[in-house]
Amino acid sequence: MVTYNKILRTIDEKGAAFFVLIDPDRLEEKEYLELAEYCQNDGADAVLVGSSILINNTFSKMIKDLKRVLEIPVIIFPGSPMQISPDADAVLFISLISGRNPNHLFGDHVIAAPVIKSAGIEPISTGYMLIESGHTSAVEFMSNTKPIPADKPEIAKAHALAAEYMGMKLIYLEAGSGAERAVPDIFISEIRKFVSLPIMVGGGIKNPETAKRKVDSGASIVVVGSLFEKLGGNNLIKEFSEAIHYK
Ligand code: 1GP
Repeated sequence: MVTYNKILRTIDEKGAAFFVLIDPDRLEEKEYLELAEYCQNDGADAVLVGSSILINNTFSKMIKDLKRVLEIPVIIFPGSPMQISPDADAVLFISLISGRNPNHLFGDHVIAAPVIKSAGIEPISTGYMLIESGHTSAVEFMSNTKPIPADKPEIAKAHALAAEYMGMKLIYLEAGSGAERAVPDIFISEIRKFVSLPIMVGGGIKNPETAKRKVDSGASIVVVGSLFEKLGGNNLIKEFSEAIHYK
């Protein structure tokens, strides 16, 4: 629980945490090392690494490289049980609770659990919900599940409470990488009133103002990925950190 406790401490001390997602397929070594340097120096609290699908064989090398230059945790955000590396600090042990695909509820987990144990990395049980965001996301397509409709926060609330009762440690509200519309604020505020777990929000967050609105609505962790792939980390990481860390 070292990394999970570190996350809880960050949320406690800074109000909310800021995670940067790096997709192994989308950045060259020079680019991800440069982005990592901004993450380390400009206030990101952790780096997530993962993708719905891997085209190139760069995952393990990227984790190793990132661990070499980062003091903040490197956490795997796996798109499949193949995305495990002993060099990471932790892995989000994800159940895709908004869907009814048994493999993503309790199937891939059985395959991944022994691999995670022998890799010696920390699993963080995460209730992951896909929220409808304007177009078919890679997660929706790859997982063969339907997202929760964007006008039905009460459905998400019930899912979040069930995840808490099942002993999960985090709720992740996902609009999908590069989403047209981020997760609506009402989803976050309604779930915040209903469960005590940290709420992580990502997908389609394209500016610090939006990130701040998610935090004001009750998000404990904000995840941003594709924006930095396009624009780099220069200035932007700092602006997001300042918007998200309100304490
Ligand atoms: C995707 O929530 C993450 O899984 C981040 O999304 O790439 O749109 O920032 P973006």
